[in-house]
Amino acid sequence: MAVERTLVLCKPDAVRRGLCGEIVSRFEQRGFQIRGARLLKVSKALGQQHYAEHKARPFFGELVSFISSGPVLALALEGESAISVVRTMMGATNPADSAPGTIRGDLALELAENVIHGSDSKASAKRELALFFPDGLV
Ligand code: IDP
Ligand code: MG
Repeated sequence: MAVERTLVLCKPDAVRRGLCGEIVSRFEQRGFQIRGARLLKVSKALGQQHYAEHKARPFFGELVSFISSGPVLALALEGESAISVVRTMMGATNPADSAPGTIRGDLALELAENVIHGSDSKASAKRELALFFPDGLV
């Protein structure tokens, strides 16, 4: 058990559909502290860095195009076991498999437009927070 920080992105589909308030509200109600919040348009270069682990996948081009297709809301969240708890709240990657009650299970239907990103490990959280919050956190 440890207090952790993790990166969440409300993806371009979430911003377009007006779902940021709903998503932020769920995390606040769960008890997470917001340590950083930034609305930004992700450049192709930042999208490629962020998703570097998927570089060899056939859907990499689509993935980078999508994440840079409109503004995202980047959040740095802090709380007990934040990395795994946020992942659990997000639900399965493919919304067709996401349990009701999870963010994807309640708000999404398509794999490519699954409304939210959350860091999947301590190393990812550290790397991704530095990419989206280069000036540090509050
Ligand atoms: P995650 O977002 O649950 O961590 P990852 O495996 O890291 O899932 O994949 C990153 C994102 O890439 C997913 O959120 C999803 O939007 C997209 N994605 C994953 N697999 C596929 C696929 O097979 N085709 C198209 N997009 C995919
Ligand atoms: Mg991932």
